[in-house]
Amino acid sequence: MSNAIRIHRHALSGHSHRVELLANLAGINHELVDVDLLTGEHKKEPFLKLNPAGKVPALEDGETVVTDSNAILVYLARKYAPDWLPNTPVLEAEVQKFLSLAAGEIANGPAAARLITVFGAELDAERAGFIAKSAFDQLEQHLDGREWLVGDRPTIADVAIYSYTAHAPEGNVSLDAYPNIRALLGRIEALPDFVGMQETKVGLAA
Ligand SMILES: N[C@@H](CCC(=O)N[C@@H](CS)C(=O)NCC(=O)O)C(=O)O
Repeated sequence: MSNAIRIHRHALSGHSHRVELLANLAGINHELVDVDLLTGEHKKEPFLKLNPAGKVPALEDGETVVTDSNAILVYLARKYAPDWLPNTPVLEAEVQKFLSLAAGEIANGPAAARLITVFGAELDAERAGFIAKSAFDQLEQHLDGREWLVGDRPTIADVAIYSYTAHAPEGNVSLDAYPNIRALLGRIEALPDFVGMQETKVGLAA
């Protein structure tokens, strides 16, 4: 494992999971390093040297450190898995649009809703539900007649939206009204070497 990249993560973090998911799907040799968010390991040295923002995930690839889940997806795709990030201007721009959706409405919608139910975060559940609906309405409409978010194969766009979308019901955000989204999640889950994120029971802080 000496050439393995190191993914510093927490098992219940969807931002971490998307990195772990790409590494698995693309067959990138990697090692998972658990960071204990409950004891505040992410707010202390030595983790703060890796990511001064004090958040997981963080990636170590030899001397190179990359932080922010979407930045890590781009780095890994460019370096090890070029098929996962198209490089024509239009398709790459499309991918970027979904990375923004993942960092915007998906983080503030379904991910925030799950922070409330699973971790007891003091956030506005109504606002999170409203934003989740906006994100999922956009995805559902975009997926009409499409198998994947961008182009004709899975890309880091699908990976970036997967974790918090699949786990939205843990935040009491239902996917019942979104058959296209559920079909996309199923296609991702059917890919070779797919790895899921640990389920949580609502109301039980992990
Ligand atoms: N924009 C960052 C967000 C990462 C993030 O919010 N990580 C959460 C876990 S899912 C975290 O470390 N939270 C701890 C904290 O903010 O104190 C990314 O995409 O990596």
